[in-house]
Amino acid sequence: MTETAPINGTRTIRREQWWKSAVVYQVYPKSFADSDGDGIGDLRGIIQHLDHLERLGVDVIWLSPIYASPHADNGYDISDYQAVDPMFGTLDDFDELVAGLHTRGMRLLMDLVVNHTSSQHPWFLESAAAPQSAKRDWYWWRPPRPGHVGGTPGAEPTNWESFFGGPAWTYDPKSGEYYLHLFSPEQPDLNWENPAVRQAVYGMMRWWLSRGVDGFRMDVINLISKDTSLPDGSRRRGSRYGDGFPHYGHGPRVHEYLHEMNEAVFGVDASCYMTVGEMPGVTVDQAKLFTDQGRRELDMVFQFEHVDIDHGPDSKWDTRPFDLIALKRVIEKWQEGLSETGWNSLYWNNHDQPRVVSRFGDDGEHRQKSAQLLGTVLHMLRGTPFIYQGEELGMTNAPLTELSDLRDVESLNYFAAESTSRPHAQIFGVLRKVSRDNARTPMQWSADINAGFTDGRPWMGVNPNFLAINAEIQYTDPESVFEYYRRLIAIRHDEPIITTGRFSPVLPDDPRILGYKRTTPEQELLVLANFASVTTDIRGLSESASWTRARRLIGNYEATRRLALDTLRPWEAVVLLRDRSS
Ligand code: ISL
Repeated sequence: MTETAPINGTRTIRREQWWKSAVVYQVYPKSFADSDGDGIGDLRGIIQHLDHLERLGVDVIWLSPIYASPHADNGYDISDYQAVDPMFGTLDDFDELVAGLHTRGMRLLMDLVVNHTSSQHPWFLESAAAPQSAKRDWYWWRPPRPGHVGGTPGAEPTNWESFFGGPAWTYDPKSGEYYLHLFSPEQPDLNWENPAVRQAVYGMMRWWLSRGVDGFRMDVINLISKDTSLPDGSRRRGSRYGDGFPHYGHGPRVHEYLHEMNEAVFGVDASCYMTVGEMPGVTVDQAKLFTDQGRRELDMVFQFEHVDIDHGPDSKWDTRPFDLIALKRVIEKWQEGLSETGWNSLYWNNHDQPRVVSRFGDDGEHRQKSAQLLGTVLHMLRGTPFIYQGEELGMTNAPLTELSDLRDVESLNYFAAESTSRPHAQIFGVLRKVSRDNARTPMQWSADINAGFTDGRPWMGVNPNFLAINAEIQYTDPESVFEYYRRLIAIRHDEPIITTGRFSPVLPDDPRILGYKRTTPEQELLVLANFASVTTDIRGLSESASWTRARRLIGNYEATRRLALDTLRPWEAVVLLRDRSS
């Protein structure tokens, strides 16, 4: 164990791999709490709500970007990595937040967005100034496709599509070259091949560590190494674009870069910090390599398979009904895949995903029970759970109905692309299911005006259900989603089997029940969850008799009846623990 004293004066005890029994809470600053009435959440708003986080019992806060940014993608387009955006406050506010968290025994993860910068970052401005500029090679500049005139359709250097729709290249008439942006044109990709880029990033990370931060969540970090020959992707059916992912996802040098970063930034203290890499498209085998502690790359990754189960083959907008069996297969695959080597992250929600209770639960009659069930299923798994702000209240998707309800660049682009060919009602039907704006409505603190989020005019509409769903009423309600999440977190802290136990599925082919066991040499934990609005028979669970003397750790219905595992009520979840000798 080492003790470090960050410059803001607080002391943090750093234990090795403390993150294995920790619970993380993601704050999306713009929508968390506004302290100054400008309608936008800020750092002082977070400081004012630290009691909420302490009451919930979480160990770590992941702060979505608070850096200086033009906000083309809500802060995921950074123009100065070492400055706080005035919209959110000052560096002094930041230091106070770190100190406030550390005093309460919580830690802080910064969002590290270094696949790309903002197009307003001085590095890019210098890079774009002239082909001879010293920073030209810090980004990906390429001439038009041979035989094509720059700026005309099809002249892009590759046929890749950006994640937000449209080509991944933008033409710069001044130099006659294109630059690469896997996301919006305001987010040019950094060229990690250039060692000076990497050293600049590592130096910036060390600077944040010296301010007391405890680790990083790394945005799309599996996209930083590209195949430098930049090949076309194989063409998608009915599209002018090809699938570039095989050429920029999980590229040839990604492991080298992450190992280099680990050594350069964390040095010998690496195991005392926490790192999580966001990795769309990552496979179990790749994740094993990234999170093998012996390789010194990352502690865990965010994989996407469980949140992609309701997407069509080519696009998230082509939605599919929820399929519990598919979800179970993905959970089994990742739990089993990383059981010996590596470590899982566990999440239902973040600022990019629709609200889970609306997605895999029932946000109508059974909102409370289904939100609690989903919490149970996730928090008893092996891995580090992440809670996204409002999930602990069972917040739901937003009633998006018109253009003025949208804020997110991806949703706005989708609307613009579809609005001439399809009825708006149909487009909003899709957006209400999958838009990232569903997650970004302001946090619902109370039944006061604007849900207690701001005294001003909120930057995006508050979900009108805040009168019924808010933190204040949930604190004092023993049946609330908040109170249930608080207990789930406490149970993880109290029962080491939740961190260490081996996972095995139970009733794997049952279309309504998601069940699993966690096992250590001494104990066994059983989790059963009924994903249905009707009572479900579970007598197929062959060993149920042997659980009758088990201890009930938690459940979302009152434990009035004798412990007979014969049925589960609508959206019922229960967790039992027993000694293996009994
Ligand atoms: O949100 C998505 C699709 O709906 C994802 O593809 C998302 O773009 C991808 O997971 C990468 O996300 C991260 O990087 C983006 C940013 O917009 C997201 O908010 C961030 O989480 C670019 O920085």
